[in-house]
Amino acid sequence: MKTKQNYFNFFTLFKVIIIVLLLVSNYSCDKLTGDQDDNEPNNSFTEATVLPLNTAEKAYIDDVDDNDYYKFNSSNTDVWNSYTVFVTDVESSLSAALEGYDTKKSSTGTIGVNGEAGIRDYGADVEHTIYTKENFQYLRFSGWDAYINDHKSTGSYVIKVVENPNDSYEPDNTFEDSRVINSFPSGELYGVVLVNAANDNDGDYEFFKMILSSGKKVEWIIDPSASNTTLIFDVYSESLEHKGTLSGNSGQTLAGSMNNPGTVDTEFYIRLGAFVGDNGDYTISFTEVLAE
Ligand SMILES: [Ca+2]
Ligand SMILES: [Ca+2]
Ligand SMILES: [Ca+2]
Ligand SMILES: [Ca+2]
Repeated sequence: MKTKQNYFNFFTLFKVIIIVLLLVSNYSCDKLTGDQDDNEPNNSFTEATVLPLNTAEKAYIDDVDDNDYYKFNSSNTDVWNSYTVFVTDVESSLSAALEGYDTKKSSTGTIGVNGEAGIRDYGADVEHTIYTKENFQYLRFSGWDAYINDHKSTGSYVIKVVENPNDSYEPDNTFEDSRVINSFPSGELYGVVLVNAANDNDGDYEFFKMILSSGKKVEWIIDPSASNTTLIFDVYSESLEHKGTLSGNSGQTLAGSMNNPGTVDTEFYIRLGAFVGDNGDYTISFTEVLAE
């Protein structure tokens, strides 16, 4: 009887151990999955996780079918804004692919697939710059196969959206919103053309409005910071009559002047544009001399 009881107890204990082991192993798997990506579920536009600007988030492509949708908000919709999405710390098992979408869910570009040589490699970081006037943008991140196929790899990554600020004189994209220059010499004024502004497109034009006193001439010099940025300016009279255009070469400093030998004070405008290279930073300065 005693022997039988011990026999029974041994098997009961054995079963309990097996059940506990199963529970622990199940629990571990669930816990791991749950802890891996705090942004889940984020598998569609409607589930997109809001990414705060300038904040790194660790996330995971948990299985090959995983899509990680994000959304980030823009601070000022009257002005061109630029945002760079950095994907770093990409695990060596993951081929990172990032796609941007505007508010209408139209693609703004896919990076990491069919893109620049090298960046679609496993474990390679990815970055994508988005230019927008809209109040938010979407992102979709997934694991590719370092070739052309989506949903083929898994692993961890870190994602961060950094705002590249426009200058503090925005909005200055129309005659009405011109930056007014009414004292000379102006000193060296700073600005940035954030988005290519040329051929009358919707880019980040910079408008200036100057007082042109009778018997005076106003001269200006505009200098791009980057050696591969090309500046272009147009001059308009007070009545918005086009008076001339000057476009430079890469990195070239431009100069111009407006003369008023008459007896009536007037005004004129400059519309500055650029083909932006490494950056669209520029300085502009105005001086006043006697009219010719
Ligand atoms: Ca995920
Ligand atoms: Ca997801
Ligand atoms: Ca600007
Ligand atoms: Ca502007």
